[in-house]
Amino acid sequence: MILLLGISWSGFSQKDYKLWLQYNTLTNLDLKAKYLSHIKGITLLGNSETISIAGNELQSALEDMLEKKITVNTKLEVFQSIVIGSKTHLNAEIQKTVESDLNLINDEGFIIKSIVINNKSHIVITGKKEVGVLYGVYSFLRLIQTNKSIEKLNIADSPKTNIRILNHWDNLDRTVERGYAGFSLWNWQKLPDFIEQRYIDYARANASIGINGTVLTNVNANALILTPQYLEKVEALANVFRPYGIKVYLTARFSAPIEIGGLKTADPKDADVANWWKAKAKEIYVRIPDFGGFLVKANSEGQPGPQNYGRNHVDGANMLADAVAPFGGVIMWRAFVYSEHDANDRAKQAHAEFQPCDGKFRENVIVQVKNGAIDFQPREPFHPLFGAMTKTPLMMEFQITQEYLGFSTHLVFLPKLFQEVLESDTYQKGKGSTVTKVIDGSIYKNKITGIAGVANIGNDLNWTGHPFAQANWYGFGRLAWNPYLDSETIADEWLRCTFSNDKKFIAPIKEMLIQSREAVVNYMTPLGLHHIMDTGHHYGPGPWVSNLSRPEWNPVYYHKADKNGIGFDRSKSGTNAVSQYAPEVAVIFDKLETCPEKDLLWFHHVSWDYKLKDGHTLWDGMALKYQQGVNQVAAMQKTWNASEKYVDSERFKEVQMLLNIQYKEAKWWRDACLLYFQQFSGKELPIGVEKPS
Ligand code: GCW
Repeated sequence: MILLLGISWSGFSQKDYKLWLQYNTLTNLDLKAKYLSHIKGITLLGNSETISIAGNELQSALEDMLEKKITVNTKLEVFQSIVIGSKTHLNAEIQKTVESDLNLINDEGFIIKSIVINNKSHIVITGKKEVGVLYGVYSFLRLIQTNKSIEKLNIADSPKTNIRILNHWDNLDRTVERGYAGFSLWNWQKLPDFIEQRYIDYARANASIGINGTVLTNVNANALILTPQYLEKVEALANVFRPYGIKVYLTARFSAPIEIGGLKTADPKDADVANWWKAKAKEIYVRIPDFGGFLVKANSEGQPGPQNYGRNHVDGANMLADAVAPFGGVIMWRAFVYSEHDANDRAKQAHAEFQPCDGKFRENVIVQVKNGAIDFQPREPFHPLFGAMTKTPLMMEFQITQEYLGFSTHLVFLPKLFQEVLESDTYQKGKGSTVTKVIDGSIYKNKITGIAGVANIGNDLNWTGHPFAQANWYGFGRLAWNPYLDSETIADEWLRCTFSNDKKFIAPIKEMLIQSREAVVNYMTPLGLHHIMDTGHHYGPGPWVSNLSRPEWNPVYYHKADKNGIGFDRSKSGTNAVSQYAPEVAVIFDKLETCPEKDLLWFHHVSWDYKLKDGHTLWDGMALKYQQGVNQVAAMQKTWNASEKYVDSERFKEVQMLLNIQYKEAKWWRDACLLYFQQFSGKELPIGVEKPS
């Protein structure tokens, strides 16, 4: 039994805490011998904090995996050493071997290369900057963690986006909005003097996947974070994260000048307000010279913003942008807006408000757009703003925390969802204008690019509540680095680093991960249904009328089931939301016959007797999808149970119990939704669908 944080926690697995940085001892002896023949020691060039972190990580990970003492030198003395150091610290001979490779990478990129110096072979890990070396070290370790060859290495890799950032929706009282993994990691009460080991482990984990920014606070912001009392705590965290290449950002409450500044207004056109923000920015940068900037939720769900003063998003964002610009800061201005005054179709509002602002933002503003136009549903078509703003950089906002996907109870591998969105073709600049190409800046040549993920991390012993939710943090980071990666590769890597390299484990569990996303769509919201989760908390089914006043918070607003059919008509004859897409895409979504069935009820109100492509009526097809989701979870349970011998007993049991709950709840979803919708369809359940017990 281990005592941690004053809680006695029998069954707590250290492995859970170590995430994908397990560095398990290699069991394949041949492979181990091969690795050892290339790794006789480490040569550390340079003496910065980042380089010593990289050196320590490399040494201890190699010692764990290879069960051998690995010595660290500061000169190239031993053969077969792993040489690590940034470009400027390499000696002339080594520099020559990587000179041309260095032209292939950007400032955060790295080179891993097998080289020969004086007839002696080495592996050099370098980059233009030291953070690149750190990323290179993690990438090299991943080769060993995943049992890949380290012969004749010649890797040049760079991140494809500039801002790869976690958004913590953490409040100052340590509650976490939509957080299901305990309380906030940030112990504000003990900061700045008490630095928890967790902060360092958090930074390590993020650096290992290339995350380079963190917004510490909730977008539903509290102005107090900007007071000196809190800023000294933020500074302490920034100091911990800096050597790991991670910048700190904060959320800016738009009304802060009133709340903590004593001004009468927060009008962005008021000179005193603008000056207050300028002074505030300066105060922050004095403490934190590499402070990243602000993330802002304005005029959305009751948050204050420029519209309170008759101004618009551009006025608000530019005023803040001017305050941070002298210090190199950015403003990430969220496009998640909708108002009860225009409840005709919430899906249209962000595009309607933001598209006309294109080209009007300052250069250091990036508009942060959720992946879909409603809100982090199990499936949404891509947000119509992607590709629609040609002169404004847009960054992606994914939600890693599973607000609408069964919290941290359900196993859902999100990289599959992320990949689907990223690969969607916006057609905004012709065929092939994928969302990825919009956010990596390749289509419109944007100066700033980025991907944000709403974190699923809390102070739970396993960080994310569900051991498999760690894969979503990992996968987010990997995709932020390279949005072209496919989710199978990510699943494969994560499983090998986190559990085992045994093929008999990897093959079925990888399949389970890949299937898990479609399973949740099937048992929650098949065929384009959306936002039918129970009101407020969003856990479990709740397609029925809620008691909330705002129409667009009511699930019936989204499914519109009646005796004629079900679904939200966003076609030309409906709300015409389809027109916000490029014409090539709009025409496909607009027509019932061409609209992909996975998005059918998102765009159309469809009769219960409508014939789906497989010949089933809509009602039967929908019922069968709900049943299929349940069956898929049953299959996941079976797969997991068969993997017992490959997994430590703590994690095995945790996941087993969670899958049991998921199975129960998949049936709950099926029964609740089908019984509810049956009142409208008036039809029997088809053969193959279990009757509710
Ligand atoms: O998904 C919704 C959530 C809110 C959240 C909001 C947002 C931070 O239900 O809890 O508030 O989105 O993204 O701003």
